[in-house]
Amino acid sequence: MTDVTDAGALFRQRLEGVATDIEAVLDRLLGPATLAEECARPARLMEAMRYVALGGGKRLRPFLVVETAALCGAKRDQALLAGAALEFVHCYSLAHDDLPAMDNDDLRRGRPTAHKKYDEATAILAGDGLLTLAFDILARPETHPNPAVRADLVLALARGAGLGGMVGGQMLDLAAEGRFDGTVKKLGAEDVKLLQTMKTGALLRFGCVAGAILGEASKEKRVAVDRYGTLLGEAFQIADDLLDVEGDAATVGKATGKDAALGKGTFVSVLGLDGAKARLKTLVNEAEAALSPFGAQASVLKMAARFVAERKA
Ligand code: GRG
Repeated sequence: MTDVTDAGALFRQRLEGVATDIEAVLDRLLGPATLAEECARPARLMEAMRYVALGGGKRLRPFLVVETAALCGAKRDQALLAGAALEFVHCYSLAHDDLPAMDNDDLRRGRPTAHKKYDEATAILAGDGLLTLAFDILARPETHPNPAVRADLVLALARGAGLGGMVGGQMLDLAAEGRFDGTVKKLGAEDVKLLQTMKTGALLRFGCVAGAILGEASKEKRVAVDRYGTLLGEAFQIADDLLDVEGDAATVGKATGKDAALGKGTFVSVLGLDGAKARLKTLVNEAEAALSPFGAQASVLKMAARFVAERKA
C-alpha cells in the first residue's frame, strides 16, 4: 500500500519541480526573437501574452503531461514542450473567460485580469496568440522526432480544446446561463456532467493522454491514462464548484459565490453539498484504480487525484 504522507510530499515536490521547469520553458517560448516565417513580435502583444501565461498558476496540466510521459517512457524535455503547449491553451481560455463578454472577472490568479491590466482587444489577441502558439509548439520536431506522434498530439489537443471540447463546453455554459434567450436553464446531473466534461475536463484529459502519445504507449496504457484523466477532470470540476460555495476569494484567487448568484447548474446544485463531496471521493478512488496497469510507479499521479479533490485554490 502507498504511504500517503511520503507520496504527498513527493507529489508536492514533483509539482513544484514541473512548475519551475515549465516557467522557464514558457519564458523561452515567449522570448522576443522572431522565428522563421514570423515577421515581427509586437511588444504590447508579447507583453500581454507573457502576463497571461507567466502569472502564476499551479501548472497542474503540464505536471500531468510530465508525469504520464514518465510513466510511458517519454523524454522529460519533450513532455515539457507538450505541457507548455497545453498550458498556453489553458491560459488563453482563462483570459478569454474573464472578458466582459464572458464572465467579466476583474481578478485572476490574484492579479488584475488581462483586459483590466491592458484592454479588451489586447486580451483577446493575447489569447489568440497563445492558442496559435500552442499548435506551433506541437508541430515542432523538437517536441517529438516522429511526425505521426506530433500529428497525434495536434489532433488530440484540437479535439480537447475546440468545438466538441472546451470551447463547445463554454458555449453550453453560456446557453445554460440564458445568455442567448434570457432564460436560465434548469440543468440535470447529466447536463452538468457533459458541460463540465467538455469545458474543464477535456484539457485535463489531454494532459494525461499527451504523455501516452509522446511515449508511444501500448493501447492498454493509453486507455488507462485516458480514463484517469477523464475521472480527474470531473473531480477537478466538483472541487471547483465546492470552492465556489465554500472557498475564500483571497485564497482561491478569484471571486467566489458566483455560480449560485447566477443560478448556474453545477455539481453542487444537482447533487447537493454532501452528494458532491461523496461523488468526489468515489472519483478519486476510481482515478487511482484506473492507474493499476502502472503499479507502484503511479503513486505520484494517485496523489495528484487527491490533491485535485482537496485543493483550496
Ligand atoms: C473562453 C474558450 C473559452 C473557454 C473558457 C476553461 C474555461 C473555458 C474557462 C475557465 C473558467 C473556469 C474558472 C473554469 C473552472 C475550472 C478551471 C479551468 C479553473 C482554473 O484552473 P486551475 O485551477 O488554474 O488549474 P491555475 O490558475 O492554477 O492554472
